[in-house]
Amino acid sequence: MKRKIVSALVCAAMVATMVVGCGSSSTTTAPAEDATEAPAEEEAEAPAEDAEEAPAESDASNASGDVITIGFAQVGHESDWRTASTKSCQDVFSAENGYDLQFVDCDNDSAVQLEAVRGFIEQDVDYIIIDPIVSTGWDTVLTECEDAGIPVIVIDRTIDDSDKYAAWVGSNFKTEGLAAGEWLKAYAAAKGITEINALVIEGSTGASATIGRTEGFKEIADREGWTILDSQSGDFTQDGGQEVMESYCKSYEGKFNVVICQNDNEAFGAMDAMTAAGVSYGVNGDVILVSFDACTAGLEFVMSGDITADFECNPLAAPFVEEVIKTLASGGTPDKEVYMVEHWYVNEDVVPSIEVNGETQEMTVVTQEIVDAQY
Ligand code: GZL
Repeated sequence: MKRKIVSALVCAAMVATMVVGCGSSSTTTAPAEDATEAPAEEEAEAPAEDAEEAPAESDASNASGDVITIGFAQVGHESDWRTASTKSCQDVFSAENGYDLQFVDCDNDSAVQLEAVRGFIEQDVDYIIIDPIVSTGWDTVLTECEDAGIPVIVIDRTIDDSDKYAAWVGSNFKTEGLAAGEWLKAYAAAKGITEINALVIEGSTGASATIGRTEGFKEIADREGWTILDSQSGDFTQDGGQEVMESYCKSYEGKFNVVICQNDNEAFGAMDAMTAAGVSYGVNGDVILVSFDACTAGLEFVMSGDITADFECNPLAAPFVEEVIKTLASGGTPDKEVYMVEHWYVNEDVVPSIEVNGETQEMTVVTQEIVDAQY
């Protein structure tokens, strides 16, 4: 199986180039009212070694000159990361670029997401993009897409009970969790911290991002003999992070020195809760605060020292999805997996690099320039 690894920075530059003058003829469907819990699921495999060049800048229309209709079933609107992911697709698959984007915000509801995909089949769109809220329960509807002759491209989270899709473009979430653990080991040693008592605020239950980050960090925690006092879902939202952290501050008062938030919005909520409870955090605080995503606001808190380290998850997949579509349109076979390159951000240069999956990875000290260039 061929794999490709693409750079987040090049991707961001490409999206910035493509944004100028883009409108969109997309149709947006209002999200459903309530979200439902999702069943558990597996994690994606480790990425390949070699990184490949990012695609050439998108030319303004497809070869045939006809409008390409794309149905996009998005997870929801729960985080800054999600907003950036949606914008990446809306900027690339715009009317000016020769597309008609049918966008559905599934509001973290798996039933709504399956219904949206079936709606795209009804509409007989040319391509379907799915960011799967959960990674199981997909084979039936993907078979229906296959029977209808509509190629499916999966982005971000993984589908694990079917391979009836043309390609997946996303991140290795377990690697992100491993990186957080390896960095924490090195950081604690450098700071003379000999005992780790961690609280974890997980993402949405059943999401591959949650499963992978949890698995990766726990692998290091088990290896190092750390204590994970508790691990509850904050559903990738700021309110969720605050609610869980408020409860943690009561239940584990004075017993924890690390908080792992599985995305930035949860970290923002956790910060509010710890401040209200009189718990100090960050580079100069009693609690090491670790986050994932590294959105602009998250990196601003890394630069201020409130978040000690932030492990990036790159949301700007659309230019690489367009590359898959062009390959399919020209009768080619796209790479089955396209991995986005991630960067690990810190406030201070205490740990210059870490080793993850046998590979040395640099830690990046956040500067204003990096913040300004982020998504
Ligand atoms: C990760 C993505 C996660 C982000 C969250 O790829 O699925 O969902 O980490 C988002 O911010 O809600």
